[in-house]
Amino acid sequence: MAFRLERIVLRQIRMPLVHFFETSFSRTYERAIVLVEVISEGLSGWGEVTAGEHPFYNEEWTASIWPLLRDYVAPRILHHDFDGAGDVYGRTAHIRGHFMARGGLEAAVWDLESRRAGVPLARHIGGGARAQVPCGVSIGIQDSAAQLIEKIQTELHAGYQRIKIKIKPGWDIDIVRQVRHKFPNILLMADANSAYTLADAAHLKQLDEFNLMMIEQPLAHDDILDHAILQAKIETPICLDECIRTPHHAEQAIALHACRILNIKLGRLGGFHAAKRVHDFAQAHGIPVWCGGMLESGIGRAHNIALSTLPGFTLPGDVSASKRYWKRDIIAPGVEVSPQGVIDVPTAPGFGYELDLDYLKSITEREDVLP
Ligand code: OSB
Ligand code: MG
Repeated sequence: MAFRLERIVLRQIRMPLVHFFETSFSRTYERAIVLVEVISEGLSGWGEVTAGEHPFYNEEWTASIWPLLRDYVAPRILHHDFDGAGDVYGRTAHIRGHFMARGGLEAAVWDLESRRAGVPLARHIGGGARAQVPCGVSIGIQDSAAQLIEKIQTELHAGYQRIKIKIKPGWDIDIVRQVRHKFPNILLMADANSAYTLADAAHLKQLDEFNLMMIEQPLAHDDILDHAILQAKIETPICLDECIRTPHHAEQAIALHACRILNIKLGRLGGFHAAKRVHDFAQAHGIPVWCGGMLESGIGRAHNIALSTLPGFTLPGDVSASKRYWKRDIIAPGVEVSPQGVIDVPTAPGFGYELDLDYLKSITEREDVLP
């Protein structure tokens, strides 16, 4: 659907997390999130940039987003005629990296386009294969094993279908052993966020006895080859996250047998266009995928739900209820998860949830109207 953007509004919001979230690379208490609103012919589309507060997950962080979008992306996008949202990715492909900044804007354009067409975003991106998406949770590193076990219990009671725990050296084999002992039959997996090297292969092989669904990104954030070497040595399936930044990376990883599962994140891949290509390629090669999360506010969460309706998303993702993260979300009502551990895919046009604009305004710390 042809369109031309008249305005882009950037906003930075600050939201405290209900509970800190710790990975192998840092502990987060509060999110600082950049939101992108794109405007054309009186309609708005919304996107969320999924970068963290520090350049630790990848090279992007909250403060890098603003100049990138304002000085490099907006001038190439504003007042330019597009045939459709699918063309936005290519229009900023001359920028090296910075997929999250570019992806936040790209997703906003898909949202705008679906509102113009009067269809749910899930349909508009070619999804809608399912009316409900299965949900898992990602549980960060805690202060004690007892605390972790208590949190897992809470999430299982809430209905979540799969538990992911974070691991790092010193919080790994023994923790997984205790969790598995307590919960012998749950769908369980571990995410290392690049905390290990190939020298740890024998150490990681100890995880094979715990029947994990997968181990996510054990090795370097930019490695594929070592993961292939590790996968040949361990039985636990490897799932890649950080190192899959382009569709070609997914091709390389699958060709080298570096993984048996892929985590697809909208931001990490630069938006729906590339995320769909990774999905299609994985599906053609029999590689299951699931939707990863980045502690998103309601907007990013809603986009993840739409993405998760593509047919290859056969495993429960890290898409969970707003209330696990926020006392009050910027969408009202927030994302809710049923006692069966599923989210009903919204049917309204666009991403399908109501923005709480008063609350959004009250937590906005910075705003720029481009140009
Ligand atoms: O690796 O999946 C990850 C959060 C921040 C950075 C990286 C990751 C995560 C999560 C949280 O695991 C997923 C969620 O949003 O619930
Ligand atoms: Mg991960």
